[in-house]
Amino acid sequence: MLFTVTCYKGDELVEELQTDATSLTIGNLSPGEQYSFCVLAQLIHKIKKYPTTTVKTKTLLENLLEDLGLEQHYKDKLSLSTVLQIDEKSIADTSDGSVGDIAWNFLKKLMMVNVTARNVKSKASQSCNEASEETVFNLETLLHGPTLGNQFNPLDIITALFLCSDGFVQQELSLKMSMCQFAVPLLLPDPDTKQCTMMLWALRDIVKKYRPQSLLESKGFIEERIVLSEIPMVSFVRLGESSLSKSEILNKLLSNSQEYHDTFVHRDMECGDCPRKISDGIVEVAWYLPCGNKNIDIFSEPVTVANLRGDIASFVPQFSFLCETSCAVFVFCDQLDLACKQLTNDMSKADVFLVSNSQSKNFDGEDLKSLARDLNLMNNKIIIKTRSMNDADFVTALQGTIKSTVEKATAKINIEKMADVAHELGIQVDEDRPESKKAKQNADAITSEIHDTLEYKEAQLPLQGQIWKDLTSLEKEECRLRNAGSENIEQYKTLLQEQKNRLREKQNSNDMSGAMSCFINAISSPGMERCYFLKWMRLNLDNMSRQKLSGLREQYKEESKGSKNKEVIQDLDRQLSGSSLGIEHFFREMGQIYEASVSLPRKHPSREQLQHLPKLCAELLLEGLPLELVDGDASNIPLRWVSDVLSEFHQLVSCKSKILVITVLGVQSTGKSTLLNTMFGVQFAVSSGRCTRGAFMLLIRISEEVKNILNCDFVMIIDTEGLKSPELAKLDDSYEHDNELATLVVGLSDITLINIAMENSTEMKDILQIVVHAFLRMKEVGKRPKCQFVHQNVSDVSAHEKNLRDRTLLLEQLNEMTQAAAKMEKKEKNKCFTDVMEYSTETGNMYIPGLWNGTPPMAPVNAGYSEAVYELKKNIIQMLGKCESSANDILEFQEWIKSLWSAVKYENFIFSFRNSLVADAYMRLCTEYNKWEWNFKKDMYTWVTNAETRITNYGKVYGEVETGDIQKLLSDLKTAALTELSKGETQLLQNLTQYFRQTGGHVNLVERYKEEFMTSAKVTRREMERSILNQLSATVDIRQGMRELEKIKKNHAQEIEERVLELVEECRGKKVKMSDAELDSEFDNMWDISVEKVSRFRPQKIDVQSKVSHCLRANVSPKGSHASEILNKNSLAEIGNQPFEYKPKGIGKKVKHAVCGYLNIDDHVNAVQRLADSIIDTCQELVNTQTQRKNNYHDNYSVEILHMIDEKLQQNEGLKLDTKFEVSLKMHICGWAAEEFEKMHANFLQENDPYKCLNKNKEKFRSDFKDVFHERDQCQKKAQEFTDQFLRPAVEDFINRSLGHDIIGEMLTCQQFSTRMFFQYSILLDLISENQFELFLDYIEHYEKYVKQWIYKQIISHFSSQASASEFENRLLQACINQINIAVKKAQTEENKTLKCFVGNICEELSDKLVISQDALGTFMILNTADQGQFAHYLLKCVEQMEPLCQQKFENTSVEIKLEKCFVNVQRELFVRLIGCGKQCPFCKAPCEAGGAAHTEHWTSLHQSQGLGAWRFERSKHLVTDICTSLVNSDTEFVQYDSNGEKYYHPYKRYQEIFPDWKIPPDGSLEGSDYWKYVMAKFNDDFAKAYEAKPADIPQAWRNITKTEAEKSLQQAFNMKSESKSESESELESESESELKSESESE
Ligand SMILES: Nc1nc2c(ncn2[C@@H]2O[C@H](COP(=O)(O)OP(=O)(O)OP(=O)(O)O)[C@@H](O)[C@H]2O)c(=O)[nH]1
Ligand SMILES: [Mg+2]
Ligand SMILES: [Zn+2]
Ligand SMILES: [Zn+2]
Repeated sequence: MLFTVTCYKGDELVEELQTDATSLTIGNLSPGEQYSFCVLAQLIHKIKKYPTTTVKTKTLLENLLEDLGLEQHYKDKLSLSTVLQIDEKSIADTSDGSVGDIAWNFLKKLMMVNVTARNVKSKASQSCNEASEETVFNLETLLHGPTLGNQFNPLDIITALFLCSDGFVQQELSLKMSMCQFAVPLLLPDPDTKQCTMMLWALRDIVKKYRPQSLLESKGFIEERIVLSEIPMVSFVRLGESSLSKSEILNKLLSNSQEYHDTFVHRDMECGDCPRKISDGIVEVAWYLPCGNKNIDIFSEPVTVANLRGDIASFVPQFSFLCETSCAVFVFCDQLDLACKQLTNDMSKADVFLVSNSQSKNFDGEDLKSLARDLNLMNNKIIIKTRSMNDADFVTALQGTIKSTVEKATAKINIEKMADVAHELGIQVDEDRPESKKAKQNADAITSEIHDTLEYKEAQLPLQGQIWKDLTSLEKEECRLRNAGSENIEQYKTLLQEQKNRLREKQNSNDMSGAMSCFINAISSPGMERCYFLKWMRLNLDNMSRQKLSGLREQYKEESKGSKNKEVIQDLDRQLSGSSLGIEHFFREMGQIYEASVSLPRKHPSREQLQHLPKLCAELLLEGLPLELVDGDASNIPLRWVSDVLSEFHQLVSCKSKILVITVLGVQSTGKSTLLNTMFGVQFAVSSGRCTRGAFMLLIRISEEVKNILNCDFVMIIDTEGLKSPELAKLDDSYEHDNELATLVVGLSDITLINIAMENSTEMKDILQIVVHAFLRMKEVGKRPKCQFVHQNVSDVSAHEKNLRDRTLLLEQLNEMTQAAAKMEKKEKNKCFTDVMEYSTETGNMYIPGLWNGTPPMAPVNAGYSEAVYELKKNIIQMLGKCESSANDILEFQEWIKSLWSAVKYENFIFSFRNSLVADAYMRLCTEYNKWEWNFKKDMYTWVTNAETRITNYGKVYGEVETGDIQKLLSDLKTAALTELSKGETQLLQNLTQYFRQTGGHVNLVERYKEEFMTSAKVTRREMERSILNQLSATVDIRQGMRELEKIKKNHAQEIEERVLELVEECRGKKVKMSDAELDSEFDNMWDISVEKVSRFRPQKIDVQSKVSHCLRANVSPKGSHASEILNKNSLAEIGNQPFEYKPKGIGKKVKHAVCGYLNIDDHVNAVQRLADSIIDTCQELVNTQTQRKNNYHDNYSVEILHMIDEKLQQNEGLKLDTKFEVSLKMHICGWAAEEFEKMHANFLQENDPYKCLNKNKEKFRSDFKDVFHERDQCQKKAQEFTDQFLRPAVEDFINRSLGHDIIGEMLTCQQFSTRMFFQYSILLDLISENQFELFLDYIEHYEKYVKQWIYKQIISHFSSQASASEFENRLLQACINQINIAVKKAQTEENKTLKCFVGNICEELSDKLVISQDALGTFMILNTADQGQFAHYLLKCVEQMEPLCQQKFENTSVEIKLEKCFVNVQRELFVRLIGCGKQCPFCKAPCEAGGAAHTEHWTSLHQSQGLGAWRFERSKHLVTDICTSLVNSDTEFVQYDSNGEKYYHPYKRYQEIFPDWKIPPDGSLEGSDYWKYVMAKFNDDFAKAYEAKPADIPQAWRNITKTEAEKSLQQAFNMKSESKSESESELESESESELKSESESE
């Protein structure tokens, strides 16, 4: 088929083609035109006409944008957040060099102010060049070079990017370009519309600093926004062809001969010769700015140089614009004839110079003549490059001309005013956009009111002034309590709180100022307008304060260099902070307005009105606005404001707010902000002299691909105020300020950059001290930021090598500082810097060359600077990727801010630090550890129970065994025990290691507890080993004692058997049928005679008293003769019977524990008595558990008791107990225990006396005798007997032995028993819900007793509601029955000669599970004629019947009784686990809650008012209200007694010198102790009565605490998450409660 295709452009036929293919290509179409195509198909008989299609060819611009991968941005402009986002390109070098990346690479490099950005050769074409190692001769390739692929002129790329960017990106581009000393576009053409736009807005950000001739003497300088400076402009244009490269000449003209720099793109640059596709018509400008050095400066006054690309003939508007605005126009032109026409028509204000090249082939002297005549040009307006001139001469000539014109120039016009010219000429100006205009109006409305900064701030931004500063000092005083004097601390704190409230009221009483409402209004405007507004505000404010500030800053810089006149510097500093006014001040005010409003009641209209502010600010934060974190002037954080903004932010990004944080720290003005700006393309304020104040944070989005690598959604960057050098710091309190700031930001960051400028490395040394402190503190609180040292201004390439020595030196210094810091923070175990943090001298240092390449202001940024910063950036990102801790989200970050800041406000950071995330992690660790530890213990208990059973059963079946054998069994078991223990310990340790290896759950925060828990595991094992080995030995000893008895019993039984059998023979021999009564009397006769004959062996009675006494003596013998003296004086029995009473003597009596001026009736004597009582109590439990088991006495029992006493005494070393006390206490306990043991022993003998046993069995023998006589079948009866008498007791015994551990295990799964913290929390919560005075008193006065009872109650209630004990019992029972069945069946299969063997086999099989009495093979076998098979049959039946019987019994027994029967004391076991180390706060007696057995630091979540511990004022007798957590920060002192009994005072602040193992962090929240405040306030009178004191002076605020608040404070103190209610809900509730209360009060 043949097609005819015709192509029209409008009506004009372009092309007609015939083809038989289905596709065809039409060349020679012009870009950006509309074409219509008509297709006719020649069918056989007719012609088919297809509908006409119309297409538009792509324009040049569209084509180019597509190639550059920018096409979608032509409409949808690039925004800053897209440009700044961290994506793959910004962290990897491996761009494949494809064409599509060219523009992005340029952008990326430019954002990092890299002067090589314009080298845009795509890699693809570069590789062509490199690959020219052809070995053949080929003239073609030599002459034409390799065919260049897609290459772009840099100007095209710049133009394209400008066309595709929004106003803010354009500003950024221009700023960075001007820093690189690139020319920036002034008029930007759009090749599609043929329009051009004047870039005023885009240039607004550029600020330049220079020193003109006039300021040479005064060393002054001018710092100006370049669009506002009036600088004469000279323009360079081309007409027709020109053989001179205009741009190259311009570059030379602007450069110093030694420092040549390509300001303009020219054809000899990389890709500069590529044909320009879209950028013709662009007007670029560059500035020449003098530095004030005659030898360097080319021009002594500033000059603007404009350069029009393309032929003026085609760009008339541009040319006209230049003629109107310049003072001189240089026209480059070779074909002078052409010039005639053009230039005559267009004469302008500007001087026109003709520049031509006489060597050009187009040059014609005649033309020049006529032109000169026509235009009336003098010689001085014509510059010709002659044959004798080289480039340098020519440039000098040009420079001369320019110099003279500029000097003469009268018409100076700044760029802002050029906009008017543009308008006249019909050129658009980028600022004309409506959103920008409106925003400008708004901004101007605010800033036009500002005349005097100080006055303005006072009038319009009043909240952040003195009030905020006063609030700050109150907040800090609340923590530091420096001026509390002798006042009652709690009253003083209430006073401070009231003052704070008053200040907030004062803030609230101000109506919102006009400026602020305008400001808030404006930032509530939509989208772009808001951005423009903020920028306008910034520009306006900056313009206003620059003049004043830059002078001050320069002065400051000068002064601080010499650092002679301190007062002057201090004054300058004040002036600087006074006169600075930026948008941060407006936001700061917003924060204060919000903070103040939050103190109003929830429903207050003004509070509701301001509710939306945080959201507004969060939106801005998301858009990239830096938010002020620390107010550098007040040195405080508006916590509520910041955290609400962050919460809103979290909502805004729908909870995807994981962040990693990068911070920079360093000396003032060392380019910290510059570094961050270069690295991330952001805009922190930069200026020489003191510039950044406080700390600002800013968020950068992470692109989707990189999210996976970094595991976060944003990177947060914190820029901080420069730290002051120590001399400066001494002037005011700024050392403190620096310290606070550094600690805070280091604590917040994942990576801290320590910026060191080479010039002031000595200053840095002192600053490092602060930083090392901060790092050390972080280590102690469990956060480990990484650090990177950045050495600036090191230019040598070999820096890294050469500085090896310096690095080693640095490390040495760091080590020294670490030691110093460790000493100050009292954490001396940190010896070197690497103890504090991971740091390697190799990777931890980066060297960055100086920022400027040459002499500013004409110096471009050093390429090396940008490259090194890029390296650093890659490094950092890599480090971030490796951060072990999974990133925090914003809410956790907010938590960190809170806890760090509250700790910072106290003086003693490490001890003040409380963080809920850390607490959470610790709680989790404890819970896990407790589980593992219990598993270990439980396994060991089971093991040891079995081992004991084995020992107890030893030798029962096979009778005679040698003593040696049982000893062998013992040693085997001991070995096995050790193996078992090691296995358990290893498992425990492994679990721990594993736990710390995981990445989730913030385990890194509790890393420092790892050692402690490891040790705890070892301690647990050691304890178990000791007790298990002792237990085994004791069991063996007892077993051996039993064997003697068993032998005798067996002999007796055998003797009786013989007699009975004789009697049977005898009776049968009588041949008379004997009646039952006759048989009875025969038997009785026989019995009496036989029993008379058996040996009356009585087991030896042990003298328990003297045995116990012996143990005691051995125990106290190391105490010396004094101890034995006391022992000898009294007899055990006597002492045991009297109640123990502590009677102190000598100095001991005087050792009172008193607070300065306070007196506690609970003095030393009472404390000791209490301890004694508690020990006695525990011993009683121990003895009871022992006697419960109805064993024989063993010395081990005494040893155990004494061991326990020793342990308890050791725990209470603090009480300074004397030998007499110890010995008497031990005597008392032993005396009493000996009596109990004696009873037990007597019982045991009674039970096991062979003679008595024989008599006990008389009836059994009688019935057996009759059976034998009658030859009755005994099987069923014997089976029943066996079951009832042997199996069932053994099973019950087994259950009693095992059930306890099951119950404990079950209880430990309850949350309130999971950790010590939870346990305390539950008890206290329970107390307040009961809300009875007696219970509180009981809790306080008899803590241990109360706790034990509480545990008991919990067990009972748990087992009567949630769980049932019989479930466990049934399980155990089932296990036993199974075993028995197995044993019976197994015995059946074996060849048994006798029934005895059969039973023996069964017992043997069960021997390591059930303790079956010896009698089973002794008395039971006597006279037993049962048939083996039958017996077995019945036995199985009986066992089956036993099951329901037992179950019945379980059902009918109460939990209480079951607990009593348990071999382990369940309550006690739980108590020991939960009471922990048993230590109590040395001041208020609150119990320690630290986990693990081996913790080195005791602490408690909640300290109580000391008055609750019966403390009272010495004289007035009023109860004391003070709380430990406040006291440790006050200047109060407590009483101590030295070794001579002399009283002295010790400051609470240094309580650790006296109680080194206690950690009492101050109450950071100030509400944490509301619980006890509430209790104290409520029961004040009751307590007073109970303690026989006068009621305390309760601060009014305490009375206002509601029960709900008290409960909430409990939650807070223990860091419990409220389960059901959200915070605001419960807040609402408590508020309504307080409202109710106030209502009822007013009634
Ligand atoms: N010569 C030189 N100047 C630098 C360098 N880095 C920064 N500057 C200049 O030093 C001045 C201060 O830079 P900033 O980034 O504001 O310094 P800073 O450390 O943030 O200052 P503060 O926030 O006030 O402590 C600016 O004018 C920078 O241009 C450098 O490496 N060499
Ligand atoms: Mg800074
Ligand atoms: Zn305390
Ligand atoms: Zn402890």
